[in-house]
Amino acid sequence: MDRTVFRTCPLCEATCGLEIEIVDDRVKRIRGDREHVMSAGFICPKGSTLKQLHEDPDRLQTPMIREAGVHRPASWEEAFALIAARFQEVTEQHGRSALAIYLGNPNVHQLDNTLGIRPLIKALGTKNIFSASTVDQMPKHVSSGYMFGHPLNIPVPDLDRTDYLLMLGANPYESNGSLCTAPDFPGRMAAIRARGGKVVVVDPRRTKTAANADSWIPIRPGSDAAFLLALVNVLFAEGKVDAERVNLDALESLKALVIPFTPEAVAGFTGIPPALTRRIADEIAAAPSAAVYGRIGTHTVAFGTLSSWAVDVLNAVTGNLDRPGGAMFPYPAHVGLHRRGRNFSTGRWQSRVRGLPEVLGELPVSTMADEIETPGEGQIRFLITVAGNPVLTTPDAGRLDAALSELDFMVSVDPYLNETSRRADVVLPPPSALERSHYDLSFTGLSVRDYADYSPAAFQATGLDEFTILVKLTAIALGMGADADPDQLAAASLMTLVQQAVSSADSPVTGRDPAEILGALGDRPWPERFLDLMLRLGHRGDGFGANPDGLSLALLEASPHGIDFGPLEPRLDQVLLTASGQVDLVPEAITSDLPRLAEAIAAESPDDLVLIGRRQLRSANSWLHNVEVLVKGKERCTLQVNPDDAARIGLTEGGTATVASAIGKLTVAVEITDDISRGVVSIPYGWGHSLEGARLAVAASRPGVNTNILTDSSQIDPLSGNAVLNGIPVTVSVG
Ligand SMILES: Nc1nc2c(c(=O)[nH]1)N[C@H]1C(S)=C(S)[C@@H](COP(=O)(O)OP(=O)(O)OC[C@H]3O[C@@H](n4cnc5c(=O)[nH]c(N)nc54)[C@H](O)[C@@H]3O)O[C@H]1N2
Ligand SMILES: Nc1nc2c(c(=O)[nH]1)N[C@H]1C(S)=C(S)[C@@H](COP(=O)(O)OP(=O)(O)OC[C@H]3O[C@@H](n4cnc5c(=O)[nH]c(N)nc54)[C@H](O)[C@@H]3O)O[C@H]1N2
Ligand code: SF4
Ligand SMILES: [Mo]
Repeated sequence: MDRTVFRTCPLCEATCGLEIEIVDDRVKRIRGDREHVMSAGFICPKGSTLKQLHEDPDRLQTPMIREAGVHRPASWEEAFALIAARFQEVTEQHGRSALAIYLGNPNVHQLDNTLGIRPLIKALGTKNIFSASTVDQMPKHVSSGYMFGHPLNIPVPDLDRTDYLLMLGANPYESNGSLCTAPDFPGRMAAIRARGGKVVVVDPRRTKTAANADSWIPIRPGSDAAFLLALVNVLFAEGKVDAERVNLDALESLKALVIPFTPEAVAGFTGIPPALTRRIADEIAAAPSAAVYGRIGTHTVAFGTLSSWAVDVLNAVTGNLDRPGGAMFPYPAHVGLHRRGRNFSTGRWQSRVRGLPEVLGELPVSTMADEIETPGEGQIRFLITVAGNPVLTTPDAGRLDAALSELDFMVSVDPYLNETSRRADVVLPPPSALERSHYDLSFTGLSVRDYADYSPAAFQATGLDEFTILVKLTAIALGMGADADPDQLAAASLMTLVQQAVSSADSPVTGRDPAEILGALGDRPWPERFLDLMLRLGHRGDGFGANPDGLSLALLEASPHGIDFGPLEPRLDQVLLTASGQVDLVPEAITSDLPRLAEAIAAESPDDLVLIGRRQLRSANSWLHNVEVLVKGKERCTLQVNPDDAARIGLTEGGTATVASAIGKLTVAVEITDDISRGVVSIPYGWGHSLEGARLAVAASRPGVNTNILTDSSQIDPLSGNAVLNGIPVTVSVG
């Protein structure tokens, strides 16, 4: 039967609505859903490839078991039985501290995973928890945790109303935005300019985003914290700090702290002329509203947490925090499943080998190889990876790859035999995106408008759904073996939540009968029942009858293009969970890192050449290179180098260069362009598909190089444990 279904795209944070035409049970066409409340028809070249991904012959349809180094298909029963048996052996011999898990990026893009991962982590009972967060946004969690009391209290730029956008280290023309869900970010950016506002982009490269802004400010990689603090310094010096709503004592301390960071003092470090810094400070102060927004380029650097903090300090001292046109806190329609505690802190425990502090219950992925390689109690022997590819995406990747082969046992939940899962003893494939339903538990909390959107699966899954895969692994981790009934476990967990809700004083269902609530959730698949509970208990929810016109999953099902709840509203008082009840403008845990920044500024001996990464519109981290339409055409994995540097080194367009860092070396095609600052070179990340044992035929035909062979796992932002992936000192030579 021919039909049209609507589905949220799970490939990036823009979460566009897709319209999928199905003819004879096959996808005929995918285009943007013109009626979608957030994306209004916008789609990027990746969105329509959910078809190719679904039909990819390399996508695994059954579990795989590795024998004598080769993977063979296996049944689900055999796969889980093997995992349970080896789990028991390893934990009996070495205890739970020998267990580890790595969680990759798509976990936050799928409903099954956002619901199923936490219980699995808890059941494992190990401190060896790693995720892509420590090669990404961990600095933002740390600065938000200390400033606003909770690591998920992340303000987003109010793109649709701001008069002035200062954007650092983000390239939404390629990435479509991050920690800022805004389908058609380029269109929203153009609208700022069309209504007379201004967009300023700070980036070592003249990216497409920079080229489409009012001005591009080139900056030396890794120096944003200094630039931002210089802006704050100018605002104080010129008496332009807006003291309203900011704790006055804290303002005085802040003023004292930024005294050394004058535009002149930091100019050698940032490469930004003092007059320009002063002009930007004046512009922000003069704008009717302004939003400062920093992303990957400000996070994956040595001073990641300091820059993340400085971004929100700047928003706060200019009166732009929590006001329309400034930086605001989204209000998702669903309730969180876990209570929000006060007293955010990091370092509740340390990693075994390097003594690195825990952050958000995780350890830095930069130290995962250390923990696998180093003998002793707590050495990792059993690793689960879910939706990740750390062999391409984490620093010192070659070393990690070798370490993985030393494990006693490894399980990967992944649709592909990729560069990482090729090391797994068992690979468990989840269904394709078109075979699963979706509601965005993550990105509705980071969206520039409040909205809700649910999509049913377009096709019935042929294998196990990922929620069940995760529940089965949870049961194994709880010692219940391979045959435990996943339904029983899911039912018990739902019952616990319902009981919590009826016994909580501030819930719309206080005192109600749990059986009645469970009954109202019906017999939908488990993820839908959890979701319905979270929606109905939420601030817009129907409260199971308490607010009959309120939100429920049924209402979302009847709204295939989503429901728009309007622009963000001020709600700082509601989100603040700091001990003082105020924004903590100068948390000691963060400002204690300022002397390190001051030292780096004083040292001022810029390395000759530093390496940064880049993202490309037709990629999604490491995993869309197996789609022909996305990789065809000109070689994209190139070393970008400024003409002056190229001439000095003797590099020629289309020739090759050897790039060496302190820890690795590779050879890559050269692209000469004045879009990149002098002294900086760039290699895109996510490539390097030439490793034996992976099964990605298209990707292997255009492998590119893995830039994480060059990034150094010993270099981290000490406050967040985040890897330093930008600003890597390198030498470049012909060859
Ligand atoms: N040098 C450098 N390194 C970087 C970055 C950088 O800018 N520069 N960026 C960093 C960032 S921001 C991130 S987020 C990380 C990403 O790092 P990872 O999360 O480790 O890598 P991905 O490429 O996103 O891996 C996604 C994997 O999930 C699989 N997958 C896709 N959909 C599903 C699904 O529904 N279920 C399951 N189980 N698996 C699925 C894919 O097959 C793929 O193998 O990389 C980081 N690494
Ligand atoms: N097409 C596509 N979209 C994606 C992804 C993808 O791989 N491909 N990945 C998704 C993921 S997981 C994430 S986290 C987001 C990331 O989304 P963005 O943060 O927008 O990521 P990038 O496009 O890498 O842009 C980072 C920019 O920072 C610049 N930069 C590097 N070092 C510095 C520095 O020290 N200072 C400053 N100011 N700038 C610097 C780089 O030149 C680059 O232009 O994108 C998501 N969207
Ligand atoms: S912008 Fe992101 S969410 Fe939208 S279609 Fe492209 S990949 Fe999908
Ligand atoms: Mo990311």
